[in-house]
Amino acid sequence: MDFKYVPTTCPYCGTGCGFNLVVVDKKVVGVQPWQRNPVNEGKLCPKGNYAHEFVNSPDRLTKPLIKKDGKFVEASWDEAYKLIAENFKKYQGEQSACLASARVSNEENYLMQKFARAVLKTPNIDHCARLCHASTVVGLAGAFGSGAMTQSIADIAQSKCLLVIGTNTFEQHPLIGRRIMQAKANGAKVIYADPRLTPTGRIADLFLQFYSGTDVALLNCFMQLILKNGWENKEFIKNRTKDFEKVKEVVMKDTYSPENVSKITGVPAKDIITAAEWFGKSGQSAVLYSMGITQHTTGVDNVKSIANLQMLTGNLGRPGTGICALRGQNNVQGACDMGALANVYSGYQSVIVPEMKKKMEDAWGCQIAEGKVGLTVTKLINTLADEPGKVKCLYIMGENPMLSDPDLHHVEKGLKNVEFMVVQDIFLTETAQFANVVLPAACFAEKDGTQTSTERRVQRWRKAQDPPGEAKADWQIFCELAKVMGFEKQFPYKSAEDVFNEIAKVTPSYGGMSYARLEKPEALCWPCPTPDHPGTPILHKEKFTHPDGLGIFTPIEWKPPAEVPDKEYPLIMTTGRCIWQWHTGTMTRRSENLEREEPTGWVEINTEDAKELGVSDKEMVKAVTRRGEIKIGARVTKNIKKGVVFMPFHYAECAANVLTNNALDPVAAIPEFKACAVRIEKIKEA
Ligand SMILES: Nc1nc2c(c(=O)[nH]1)N[C@H]1C(S)=C(S)[C@@H](COP(=O)(O)OP(=O)(O)OC[C@H]3O[C@@H](n4cnc5c(=O)[nH]c(N)nc54)[C@H](O)[C@@H]3O)O[C@H]1N2
Ligand SMILES: Nc1nc2c(c(=O)[nH]1)N[C@H]1C(S)=C(S)[C@@H](COP(=O)(O)OP(=O)(O)OC[C@H]3O[C@@H](n4cnc5c(=O)[nH]c(N)nc54)[C@H](O)[C@@H]3O)O[C@H]1N2
Ligand code: SF4
Ligand SMILES: [Mo]
Repeated sequence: MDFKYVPTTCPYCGTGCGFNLVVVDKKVVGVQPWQRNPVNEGKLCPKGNYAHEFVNSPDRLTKPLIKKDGKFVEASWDEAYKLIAENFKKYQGEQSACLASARVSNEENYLMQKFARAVLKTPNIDHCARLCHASTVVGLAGAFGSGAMTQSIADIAQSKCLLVIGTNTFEQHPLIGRRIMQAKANGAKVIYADPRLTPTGRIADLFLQFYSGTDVALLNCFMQLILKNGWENKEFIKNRTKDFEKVKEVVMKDTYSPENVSKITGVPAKDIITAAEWFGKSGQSAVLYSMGITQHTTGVDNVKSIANLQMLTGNLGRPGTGICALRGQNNVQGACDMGALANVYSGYQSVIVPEMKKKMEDAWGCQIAEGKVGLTVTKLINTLADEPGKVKCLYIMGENPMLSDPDLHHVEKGLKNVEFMVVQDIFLTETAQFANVVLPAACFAEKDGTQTSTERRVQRWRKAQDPPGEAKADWQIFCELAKVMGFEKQFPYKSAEDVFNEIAKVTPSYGGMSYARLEKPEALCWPCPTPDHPGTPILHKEKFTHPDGLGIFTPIEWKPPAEVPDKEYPLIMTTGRCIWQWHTGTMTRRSENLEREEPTGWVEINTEDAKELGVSDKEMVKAVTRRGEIKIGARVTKNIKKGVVFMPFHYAECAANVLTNNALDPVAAIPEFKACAVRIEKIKEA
C-alpha cells in the first residue's frame, strides 16, 4: 500500500487553515491535522474536516463538453480549444468578458486576468469579490490607502473588547471564532450586533439585535457617546488622521442620540450606551465584520463608519486592535491581489494610470486592453440582460452566478443573450448549463499553487493526486489555450511556480516571495517587497498607506436600504449561510457528511410574525418579492428579530436569489443581498 500525507491549505474559507491530505494508493481519502500550521494549530471546522469528500465525487467533470443541438457531448481538448479559439477571435475587445474565481489559486487568477487583457484585449475582468468585500476594498482604501484586513488572526486573542458586527464568525470563519473565544477567556468583552442570535451571538456579553440596514446609525451613535464622554484618542486623531471635525459635526447631531438611534435600530438605548462605554474605554478594541456590513447599497458607508470609529478611538496598528474585515472565499484576497478586478492590475496598480499599463505591456511583451475600467460582475450581468449585443462572449472560471448573483430571473435573461460562452469548473453547475463549451478543471487537491488568506498570508497548495479523467489545472488550460490563439510566448510556463515567479516580478507587495520561502508552515504575509523582508502581519503601525501617511475621516449619514418594507411586502429579508454548506453547494452538497446536516433551505421567521401569519414551524410557505417567488420551509424561532426573515442561499431548489434585489452600492457596485422587502404567504391547500 502506498501511503502519504500531503500538507496543503483548506479550499473553503478565507481563514486559511492548514491540513494534511491523506493519500492512499495515489487517491485522496481523508484529512488529518497539521499541528505545525500556526493559523489553526491542528484544529479544523467541519468543512475542513471533510474537504476530501467532494474530490473523488462521481459527478466531477472529466472531459471537455461541447453543446450540439442543445445537448452536451464529450469532446477532445483539441476540438474544444479549436472551437473556443475560432469564436474568441470573432469578438473585439470589450465584446468579451471574463469572470475569474476566488476558489482557484493566485497563479490561475493572475493568468486569467493576463489572458483577458493580453489575449482577448478586454478590460472586462472581475470576480465574486464584487459580491462580497468590494465595499471593504473601496472603503478601507479610502480611509487608510489599503483595502485589506489590518491585523493577524492570532492577534484577535489579545483584544480587550471585540465588536463583532455583521459576521457570524462561529459558522462562517470557525477558526477565527476560536480566537474570539480565546480573547473572551483572557477577559475581553464581546459585543455582538446582528439581526439574528447566531451561535456567535450566544457567547457575547452584550447582544445588540437590530434591523438589517441600520449599521451606520448604530456606529454614529457609538461615536457620539465616545466623544461626549471624552473617550476618543486625541493624540491619535491629531497625529495620524485628517478631517476629524467633519465627522464630529455629523455624529454629534441629535439624529444619532441613543434615543433616536434606538428607534431606527430597535436596540434599547441603555444597551447602546453600555456597548459604547466598553468599546471606548478598553484601550484595545477591535472590530470584526463581514457580509452584514458590506452587502448593502450603503456598503462603502458602513465600512467607512467602522474606519471612523477605529481612528476616533486610536485602535489601529497595535496588537489586539484593528479592523478584521473577514474575507470569505479561500482565495478572494488573492484574486483581488492578482488583479482579477475591473479596475486594477496585480498589486492594485490602477489600469487608468498610463505608466502601469506600460509596465504590464513591457512585462508581458505585447499590447494589452485599453487602460480603462472594465465591467464589474454586477454591471456585466446588467449589460448582458438590458443591453443585448454589447457583450457577446463570456468566459467564466469557477463561479456560479446562476445561483449566487442577485435577481436570478434577470441573470438568466442575461446569460441567454450571450452568443458564445465557456465555463471552466470542476462540476456541471447551473451556470455551465448555459455554456457552449465546458472545460473540466482540476481541484485544489490536484494541483500546486498558492492562495492568500484574509490575514494576507500567502500559503501553498500541494498536489496530492492526479485530476480525474482528462481534467487539467486551470493554469495549464490557460497556457494551452493561449498557445492555440498564438500567444505561446506570453504563456511559456511549465509549472505553477513559474507563474508565481512572474507574479513576484510585477507585483510589489509579493516582490520578495518565492515557493522556497513559502515552504515553512507560517508562510509569509504581504507586503513582502524584497527577498530579505520578513512579511507584514500588522498594517498601519506607524503610518497609513496614503502618500502623506494620514488616515482620512469621512462623514457618513445613515440612509435606509434601497427597498424598505411596505404594506405589500411588510418584512425585511436578509440572506446568508450556514456552517455546513458552501455557497451554491457544488462541493458541500457532494460531501455526504456535510449535506446530511442541512439538506435543504429554510426561512427563519420570528415567533410573533409567524403567529400573525398563522404559520407553524416546518410548514411550507411562499416567499414573494418584486423579483419573484419561491416555496420554502419555515423555521419559526425567537432568534431572529421581529420584522426580519433570514434565508440561506445555498439551495437551487429554493433559491434565495430569485428574491434578492440587485440594487448596487454606487461606488463599490456590490448588491444589497442583506436587505429587501418580502411577503411570506401561507400556501393554500388544494
Ligand atoms: N460555512 C460557510 N462558511 C463560509 C461561506 C459559506 O458559504 N459557508 N462563505 C464564505 C464567504 S465567501 C463569505 S463572504 C463569508 C461571509 O461570512 P458572514 O458575513 O459571517 O456570513 P453571512 O451569513 O453572509 O452574514 C453574516 C451575518 O450578517 C447578519 N446580517 C444580516 N443583515 C445585516 C445587517 O444589515 N447588518 C449587520 N450588521 N448584520 C446583518 C446575518 O444575520 C448573519 O448572521 O463566509 C465565508 N465562510
Ligand atoms: N443571497 C445571497 N447571495 C450571495 C451572497 C449572500 O450573502 N446572499 N454572498 C455572495 C458572496 S459573498 C459570494 S463570495 C458569492 C459566491 O458566489 P460563487 O463564487 O459563484 O459561488 P461558489 O458556489 O463558491 O462557486 C464557485 C465555483 O467554483 C468551482 N470551483 C471550485 N474549485 C475550482 C477549481 O479549482 N477550478 C475551477 N475552475 N472551478 C472551481 C465550484 O465548483 C463552483 O462552481 O455569492 C454571493 N451571493
Ligand atoms: S475555518 Fe475555514 S479554512 Fe479553516 S477548516 Fe473551516 S472552512 Fe477551512
Ligand atoms: Mo464572499
